[in-house]
Formats: sequence, C-alpha cells, structure tokens
Amino acid sequence: MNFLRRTVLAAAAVSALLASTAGLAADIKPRLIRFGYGLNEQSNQGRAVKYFAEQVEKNSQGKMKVRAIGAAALGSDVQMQQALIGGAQEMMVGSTATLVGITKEMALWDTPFLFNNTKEADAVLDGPVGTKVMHKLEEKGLVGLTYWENGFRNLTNSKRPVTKMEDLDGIKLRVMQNPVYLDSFKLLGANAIPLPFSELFSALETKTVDGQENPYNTIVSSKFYEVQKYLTISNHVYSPWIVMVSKKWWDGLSKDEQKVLMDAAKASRDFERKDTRDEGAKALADLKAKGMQVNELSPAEANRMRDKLTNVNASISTNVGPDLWKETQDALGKMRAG
Ligand code: TK8
Repeated sequence: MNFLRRTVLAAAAVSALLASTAGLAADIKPRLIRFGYGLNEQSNQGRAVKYFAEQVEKNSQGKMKVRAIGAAALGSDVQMQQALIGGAQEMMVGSTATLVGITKEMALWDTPFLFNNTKEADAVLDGPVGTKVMHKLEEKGLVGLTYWENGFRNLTNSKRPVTKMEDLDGIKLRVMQNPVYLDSFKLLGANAIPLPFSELFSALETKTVDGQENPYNTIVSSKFYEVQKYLTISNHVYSPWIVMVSKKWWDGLSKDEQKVLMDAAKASRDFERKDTRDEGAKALADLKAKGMQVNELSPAEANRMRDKLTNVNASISTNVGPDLWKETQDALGKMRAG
C-alpha cells in the first residue's frame, strides 16, 4: 500500500469514528429539575412523579436529576404556574382546570359529562384536540408534555347524603379555582366556594366548607374520609392533570435534553394511567371500609343534574371557540358511532 492510500484510509477511519461517537454522545449537561405537585408522596400523583424522575435519570445517564416536591410545598397549582412562567421553577403537574385563567382553551376539559369513559378521554386528550389545546400554553410561557389522569370526580360532604339536587341546597362546597366549576355547582344549588387544593383538608376539618369533589383516588390518598361522611357517585366530570415545563428553561435545553424529558413524560403517562385505574378500582371498597356512607344517584336524578349542568356548555363553547368545541364533539361522535 502506498503512502497516499494509507493516509486516505486512515483519514476515513478517523472520520467514521468521529461520526459514530458524535451520534452516541448526546448533548446532555448536569441539570437539576424542581418538579412540584399538590398531592402527597403516597398518592397516584406522587408515585407518577417518582416514576418520571427515575426515567429522566436513567435516560440521561444520571446527568439530569429531578427533585420531586409534593404536598404543594412549592405552592398551589396557580402559584406554581406563575413560578414556571417566570422561570423560578422548572416543572409541575396540576389540574388543567386551574389553568383557564392563562389558557382559556383548557376550559374544554371542564365540560360536565364530556367523556363517557377513560377510553374516550385518552383518545381525545392524546389526539389532535388535546395536542392543540396543550400547544396553546406555549404563547403563555409554558410547555405541556403530557396529560395524566386525575379522573372522574365524585361528591363528598359532611352534612347529609346527596340523593337529589335539592340536597345540595346550602351545602358549602369547595370547588377548584375555575369559573365553570363555580357556575356548575351554583346551578345545582350548592354554595360553591373556590379554594386551592392545598387548603382543602383543613377547610373540611374546620367546617369552613362542608364538602368537595375529587376522584376516589384523591379522597383516599388525601384522607378526606376522616372529615367527610357521605360520598355520592356522580362522575360529573373527567379531570385531567397536565405535566408542564417552564418555557424559559425549556428553550435553553439541547434537543437531546428535551428528548429525555419527552420520552420520560410519555412513559410516565402510561404508568400513571394504569396505576390510577388499578387504585381507583379498589378505592370505593376502601372508602366504605373507612366508614364512608356511599350512595349512587338514581338514573332519574342523575339525568336531572345532567340536564341542569349542560347549561354551562354554551359558555364553554364561546370561551374555547366554536371550532374547537365542534372538533371535540365530532371526534366523540365518530368514536361513539363505532
Ligand atoms: C392538586 C389539584 C387536585 C385537583 C383539585 O394540586 O384541586 O381538586 O383535583 O388534583 O390539582
């Protein structure tokens, strides 16, 4: 082999080597991610944040670390949203319902009885409609990664069993800080009072409020059964959680770092929904065993409440825009037709 040929071969070998290591060595720097959430560590939310943290560490070879901070120690949903927008906190998960003051399209998920089951919820949230709503956050300084399941909400209170609409008269009912929830429960006759979740347990304990509504999982993990006697199975709305990143911080990440977070978010979504549904399936029996008195609404009463609640649909459609409203109804219609 002559000199020239040897040199050319060596150069080719070196450049092939460089190309392959460039492909392997991802652009990932040491990062600390403060990830805040409202429920406690033992909740479905706490377990899913922990799972997300493990995925991020694994996919970044330990370079990216997630510090999970639960029980609203970094603030309520609304306070954390502001911290993300300002860049003072990197990540959070919370209810979409507390976001409508920032992104009005989120009100779509406040629609009473929008989804008949979790299959419909998954399809719409993960499909074009859910993606479109999530992308709206970006103009406000937030990046949505995925929706988790909070779940179908049910009513509890310490006053009396709610078997018909009139039983809600005068009940002081805590609602999320959200206009649709406020209007919905006023329509049903309750004295609806908006409060952040972080203040809910003590408000129930001191009887500042008589009742609240949340999925079974939360009634179990937040120990609401200690201060609430009656549970009414109403399934009045499906409530999503949304995992979000500060856009200020996100924009400073490399593509590889963003991919680590996206992949972990996707994996955490599947983990969280399964975990939540497994726990939810056992939760009602748990709550009965803890002494809660549970009642189902008769079909006639459920329909009366349903009819009353559909009065809020027109204002939701106006707020989110008639096109998005129609796209959602069409997607559901198609699914229901088979
Ligand atoms: C937790 C809340 C909670 C929600 C509520 O931060 O406020 O009732 O259901 O899950 O987002």
